Amino acid sequence: MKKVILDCDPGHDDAMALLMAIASEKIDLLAVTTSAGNQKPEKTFANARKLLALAKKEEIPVAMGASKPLRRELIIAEEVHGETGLDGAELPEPSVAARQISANDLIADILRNSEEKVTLIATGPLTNIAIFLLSHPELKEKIEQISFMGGACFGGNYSPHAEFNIYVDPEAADIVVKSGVSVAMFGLDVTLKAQLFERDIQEIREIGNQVAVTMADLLDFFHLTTTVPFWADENHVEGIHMHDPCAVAYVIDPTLFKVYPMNVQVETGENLSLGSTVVDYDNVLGREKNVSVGFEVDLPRFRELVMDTMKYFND
Ligand SMILES: [Ca+2]
Repeated sequence: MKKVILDCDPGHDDAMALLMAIASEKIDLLAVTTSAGNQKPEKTFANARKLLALAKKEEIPVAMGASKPLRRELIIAEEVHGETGLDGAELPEPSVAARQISANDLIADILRNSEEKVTLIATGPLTNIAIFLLSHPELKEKIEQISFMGGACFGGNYSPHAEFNIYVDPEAADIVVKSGVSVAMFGLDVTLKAQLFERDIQEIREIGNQVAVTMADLLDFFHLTTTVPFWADENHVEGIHMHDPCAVAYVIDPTLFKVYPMNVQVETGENLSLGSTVVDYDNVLGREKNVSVGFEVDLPRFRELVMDTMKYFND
């Protein structure tokens, strides 16, 4: 079982990522920390706590992270995730008091006291991870790996060349890819291929437990804001992009993905490609291959993992 801390900004796909981490017998989820991204920090924190209430796992500690990116004002994705950050379903209120510890202190406490190395999974902007790396260099060796959703070798979804999570806090992403820690990146190249379809939502709904029905409601909302590729004709059916669960699924079972070691740098300059991950796909620069970059997902097995996640829960 891998010791894991999940840093997330729920967020519809974060919700699936969190549930996947809870349900997996390969993951011992030690804590959840929340980043500001899809919604404002108070909302992503509240959503993470509600999701743990839904999953009946409120013993897992949740801590709020930084309220804004390292050097920039916060950008949120309300048009994708709604006013609450998790529009589309009613979630239960938490039954335990909110913890007052910061994400940074909680991550540090856990790593300091862990005999085993801990894997950090990030499914929002990398602000909290960067702050941790900067403030606790002595604990870097306690990190097994950082697996994050963000970036793209090709394209973008917030600007022509930048994916949202990286665009929100490019300085943080820059710190993470330069950290010297083992880093795995799940960007749009692979996450746009990790799709669920109408029939999958139906199957999830029919599993029938409260978690599955709630997740089906969330996916119905998320489907409304799914972007359709420019080349789609009237016969094309675009599924729902399960971006964030890729970063968790890789920690559960790396054989679900094709990843390749490559040099990755982050554009932090104020220009057209601000917030893009510059992935040296053809090794043109011959620089250190600092990041394992995901490109392919075994969709039938990924889908199976989603269904197993939903079946794990019972009322
Ligand atoms: Ca997210």
